[in-house]
Amino acid sequence: MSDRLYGVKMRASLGGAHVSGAERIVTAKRIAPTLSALARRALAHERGVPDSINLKVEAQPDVLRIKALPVTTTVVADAEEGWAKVGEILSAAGFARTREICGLFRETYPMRGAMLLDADTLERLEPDRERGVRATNMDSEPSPPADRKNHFVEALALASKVLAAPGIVGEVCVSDDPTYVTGYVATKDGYHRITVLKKSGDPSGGRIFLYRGPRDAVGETIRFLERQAVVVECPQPPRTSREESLAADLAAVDAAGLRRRMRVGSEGLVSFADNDYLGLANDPRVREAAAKAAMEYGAGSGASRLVTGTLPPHLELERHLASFKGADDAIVYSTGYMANLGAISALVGKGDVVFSDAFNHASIIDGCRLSGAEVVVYPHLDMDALDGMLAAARGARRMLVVSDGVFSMDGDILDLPRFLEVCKRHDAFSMVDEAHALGVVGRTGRGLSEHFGCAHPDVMMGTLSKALGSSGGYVAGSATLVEYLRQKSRPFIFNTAPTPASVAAADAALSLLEGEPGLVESLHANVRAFAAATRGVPSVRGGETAIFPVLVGDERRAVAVSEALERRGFLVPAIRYPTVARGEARLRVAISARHSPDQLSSLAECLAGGAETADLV
Ligand code: WAQ
Ligand code: MG
Repeated sequence: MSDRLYGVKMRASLGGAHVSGAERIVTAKRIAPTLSALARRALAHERGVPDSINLKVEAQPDVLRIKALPVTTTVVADAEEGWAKVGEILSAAGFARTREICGLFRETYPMRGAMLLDADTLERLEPDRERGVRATNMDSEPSPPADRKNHFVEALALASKVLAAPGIVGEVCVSDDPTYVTGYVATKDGYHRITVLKKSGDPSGGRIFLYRGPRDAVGETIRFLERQAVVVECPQPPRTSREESLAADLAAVDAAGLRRRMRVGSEGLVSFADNDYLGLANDPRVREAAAKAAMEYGAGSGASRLVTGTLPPHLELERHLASFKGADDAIVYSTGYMANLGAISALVGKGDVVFSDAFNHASIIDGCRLSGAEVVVYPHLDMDALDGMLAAARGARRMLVVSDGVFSMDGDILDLPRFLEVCKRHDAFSMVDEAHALGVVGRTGRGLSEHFGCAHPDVMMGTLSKALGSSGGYVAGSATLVEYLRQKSRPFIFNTAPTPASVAAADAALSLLEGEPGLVESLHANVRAFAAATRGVPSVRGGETAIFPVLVGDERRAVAVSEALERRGFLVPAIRYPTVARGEARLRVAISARHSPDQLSSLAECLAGGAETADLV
């Protein structure tokens, strides 16, 4: 009695359309927990919450036990390579018409079951072509948790049963889950996983069962597939190897054209890629200051700022930044990313509301998320929308509005006077990230307030890593604000103080920025020259700041254009999702004070030429 086995099945649908299905073969005492897990699974499917869930339990008096097919995995870069691999595996297994078999695959997309194909004549043998043939009544042992889909183990159990059916000699399968891009080919000798068989996001999937045998035996094959209960013994614990699951995710990144590669420096190319807008990262005086501080104070600061990590260079830089920005005080963080995380998460929390421009940098987005405050994203630079959203949020404990001053991937500028006016009207804190504005915007590079001749935002955030050529971030503002951040900002408190070298380098760069107005002037002149040279190229935008986006759209095309420019000696990176939205891939040209007129005009020429030949843009 206790050995008796039951088939437990779940099928969920919404408005008559299939949502999800799953099954297990269990002992009597596992029936209740399995039903409950399958119900949870039905309710959690991304295709939607079903309006009908069919749960069925049925005794299975005759359960066949078989061994799982051995598993191999082939890592491929994209679906094209994946399908070539399918062909190879089928050929190696003795199938002649592999191309045609693969070609028929798309006909299975609308089917709930599989196409049953004569492997040699390619005749379709399934009695119901709309539905196909379904393999059911199987499970694996051990069996994965039933409350969510384990693609691999469930597919391995299915394939092992299918290949055990009389006359079945092969199977090809791709999931119809849009994000699951790994598929497989099964033959008598094994289950061959192929890491990519479609593009991520593609909702089409299907199955082909390959049959070889007499026509009059097809009925028996279908009976086996649909009726015979089978438990598939998996030799190892049925778990995707951890590395394999990472490799599959990476392959999906590749398949979407989103894999990035790290280069080492600019590799001898003329760089339009970095944010060293004034060329100070390599200025001998800045390097000298870094070296001197390292010799005097050590390579590392040894502790966090509130313990013993605060050294004279930290205090000097903070005083210097405050006076440069016209603020009472400033606080320095190890990176710009941390400055945003630290300031936003300290200023707002549960019960507060933070308003964030839709195009804000990832560090602002992450700061908003970390804060625990309600996050309201307003349309890019839309001050009227912001105004309305602030009005709607009246009554919140504290409100913070945060915007990039110069948007890093579009190069456009926040209308600071309007921004401040709107924030003030609703008594919200105003915060502006001037990472790409410091040293760039304003006659002497002091940023947006100088550019517009207006007041400062409450929270002036910026970085030491762009025009200042070092690394780190800061927030400048009132004495109260800065002291508050010193006490409350976790990325400040629980982080080793920035190195003496990076702090001293930023300080030296700031002195150069103040002492040599010609630096900012030559950057401005270069920006004007490049804007003029690209005026006729419609894909090139910008002109207000050092950042010129070249809009391309398609991710792969953006990479191709970038590669074409590289062959001409220019380093202009392709910017893709997740840095910008999908389908809004672009090149990002960053102008520096150190670019020569020649370099600027030849890049402009390349972009202009490419627009016509389609070789580039
Ligand atoms: N019998 C026959 N065909 C089926 C069945 C079934 N029980 N279930 C699904 N199909 C067909 C149907 O056309 C689907 O559109 C298609 O197969 C894909 O089904 O090693 O999840 O359930 O990591 O989306 C492969 C795992 C996972 C690869 C396959 O298929 C790996 C998967 P899905
Ligand atoms: Mg299908």
